[in-house]
Amino acid sequence: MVKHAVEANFDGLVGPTHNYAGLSWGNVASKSNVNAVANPREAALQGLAKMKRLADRGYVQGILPPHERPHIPTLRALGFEGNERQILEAVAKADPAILAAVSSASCMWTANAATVSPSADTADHRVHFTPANLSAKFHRSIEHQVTGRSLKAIFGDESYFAHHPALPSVSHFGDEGAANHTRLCSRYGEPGVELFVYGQVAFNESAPAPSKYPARQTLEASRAIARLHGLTDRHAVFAQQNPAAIDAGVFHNDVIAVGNGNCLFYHEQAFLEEARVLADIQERLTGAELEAVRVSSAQVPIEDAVASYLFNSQLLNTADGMLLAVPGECREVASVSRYLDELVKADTPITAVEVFDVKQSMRNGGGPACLRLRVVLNDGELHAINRGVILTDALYERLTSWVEAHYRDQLSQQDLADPMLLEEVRKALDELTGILGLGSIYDFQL
Ligand code: SUG
Repeated sequence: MVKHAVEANFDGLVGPTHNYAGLSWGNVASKSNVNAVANPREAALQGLAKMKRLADRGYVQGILPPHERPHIPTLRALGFEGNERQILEAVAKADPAILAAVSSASCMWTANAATVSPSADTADHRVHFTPANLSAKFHRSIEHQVTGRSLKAIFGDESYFAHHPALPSVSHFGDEGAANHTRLCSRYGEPGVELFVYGQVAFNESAPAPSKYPARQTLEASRAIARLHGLTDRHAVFAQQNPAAIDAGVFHNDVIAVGNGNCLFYHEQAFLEEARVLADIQERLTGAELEAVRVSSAQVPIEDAVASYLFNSQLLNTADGMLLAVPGECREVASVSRYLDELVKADTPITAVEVFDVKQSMRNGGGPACLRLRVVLNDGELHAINRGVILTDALYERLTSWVEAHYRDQLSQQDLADPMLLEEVRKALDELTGILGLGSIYDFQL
């Protein structure tokens, strides 16, 4: 029997060290805003406002907490010694790039937190989670341990939820989580088709690959996740991202495609073998026809897709179709704004477009879709989760005051060495785990 299920979105709460360090080669926005002064308070409030608007519309909205940064255990593992003040002083002097990396608030982009397979697709009918190793970028490769702890603290009931450790942290198994994973289905509770998009085949050096920017996800990683989650061939499709798109700045598939229900909204340059990908999905999709909403380069050149983050939008079910929740930048790029006006008039499942302001995150290459991890849950599973992380009016008020009390409104690269910052972060996070009812998840709490 098909169970009733919903798609819950777990947004990353932006951390107090949000800054612009230019850490992500291949991510155009991250590089072009290097050394800009960030406003962590505004970033967190923008994220909370997005969550609140969606929660007010009736969507199940959850929160994943930020991580402890700067991360002293990583600095110790790299040979920095002494007390914390001495460690921060030494790394700032010897290698400010390492300090920036261990200070990044990058866990806010929870589309990269993990890959999640709903119970309707998996062999043991549990929801499966694998935190992404994010091995392509040092600053992100240190996220998966705490991500795993947060996920276990929220989805703790083993009769419903299965947790796997991240894949081996090497480029052969580079895994970027749900940013390269989309699920198509007729209804959320029905068995679906999980589309895994990879940038490169690791063990075949002559296979197509980008030449300018790195491919962060490998086929081998995608296949391993599918195996771990117990997905048979009926539930998984593997597709190579177009290497030319990666070289144009599309560092994750969710910068060029987004799917929901039976709808796949994508740019014509997204996939290497577009026709085969669509056929493979259609062949496996039960109870619905695939609605492929294809955007041509003539309508939106790929550079405009990257500049506006058109495809890094949330595609959400509404009573009469689907809502595309786009970043504000989509109205600043002429071709994209024009396209959106045409889209809502055309005959597609996408019937509405709404703008969300997440500019602070966008300057690091993170749009609305990067900021959320989708978890499809049936009624029993939803009931079994730790409800402390579900956004209510009261929690929104509480978190807004928490941000206002603890976050700075300016953060530059020089500020990262300030020992006061580390103290502020720990005080804030200790309070946060109490607010969200998560127990101890941070190294400083263990
Ligand atoms: O991994 N930016 C992130 C953006 C992640 C976007 N996520 C998705 N597309 N799902 C990244 O490149 C930049 C940090 C800096 O430069 O300070 C950064 O990590």
